[in-house]
Amino acid sequence: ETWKFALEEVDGSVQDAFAEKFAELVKEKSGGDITVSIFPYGQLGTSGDLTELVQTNAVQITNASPGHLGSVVEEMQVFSIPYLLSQNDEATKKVLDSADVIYDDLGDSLRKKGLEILTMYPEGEMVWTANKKITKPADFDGFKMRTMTSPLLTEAYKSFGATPTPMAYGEVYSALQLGTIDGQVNPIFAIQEMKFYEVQSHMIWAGQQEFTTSVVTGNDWYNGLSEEKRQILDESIEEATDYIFPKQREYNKERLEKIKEAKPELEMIRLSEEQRDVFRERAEQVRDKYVEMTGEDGKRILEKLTKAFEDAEAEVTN
Ligand code: 6CS
Repeated sequence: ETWKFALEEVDGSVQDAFAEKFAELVKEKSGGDITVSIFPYGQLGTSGDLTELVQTNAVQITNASPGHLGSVVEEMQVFSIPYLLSQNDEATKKVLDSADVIYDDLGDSLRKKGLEILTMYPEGEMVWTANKKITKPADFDGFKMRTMTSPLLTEAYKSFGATPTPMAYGEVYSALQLGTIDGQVNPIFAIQEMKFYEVQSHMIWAGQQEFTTSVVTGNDWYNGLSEEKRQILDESIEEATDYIFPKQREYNKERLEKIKEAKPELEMIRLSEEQRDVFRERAEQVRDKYVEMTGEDGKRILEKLTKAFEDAEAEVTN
């Protein structure tokens, strides 16, 4: 039997490394009975399309990053609130691995849409790329910032003073090239493999958040699995989640060097804590917007997730 696994990223990406490892584990644990076939970004459609494909079981497993999945499961947008996630990726890993708020509370929100969440993992700090220097909200005036498609991201970049432009991943390069957008935001490995740096002059570290992704299946398919297959699936997911954490760090580190080599004139700016504070304050209103959009459920999820990050940070720094 074959399990189809769709990616929101291209060959050689972090999501691809996860899926390759997962495929290897499933093959081994099933004694070769189950093959995982991987579909990199571009073969089956946009991120939103991939989520629909697992809902109908045309594909069994897909990555669904909150920045897109948030359009379908509004509560997932909690991961897009700027300056909410920890700056410490160990703490982030801990929370994403096992927090009840993700697998119970958010899990229920996903189940209502026919989806089952298998895991979440971080893919690296999100960095702004731009065609000009940006250090304060005024610099974002009239600046068209590409965001992923979920509505809370529009609120986030409005709060920073930009003009948000939601768009599918595959359209970003040419939109930057044509000047229909002025900048975008993604982890370093993605900026490198999608070649966004070629058509941008600045990379800006604003400390805003880690890029996170979830791996989901359709819940009909998941619930229909035999106990043995479910165990193979769950164990392989868990092991691949541990595998990907150091891997994504390595990818982001190596690819930054590649970018520097390929384009030495690219300006790299690290915002100071004072500069970050200005954006952080602006983003307070995004929390209120999230609660407006998601009501009592969202309010509870936001509170629990905030607490989970505080607890995890205290644990990893001790
Ligand atoms: O910006 C995006 O749309 C995409 N970025 C990454 C790093 N992965 C998937 C997502 O769709």
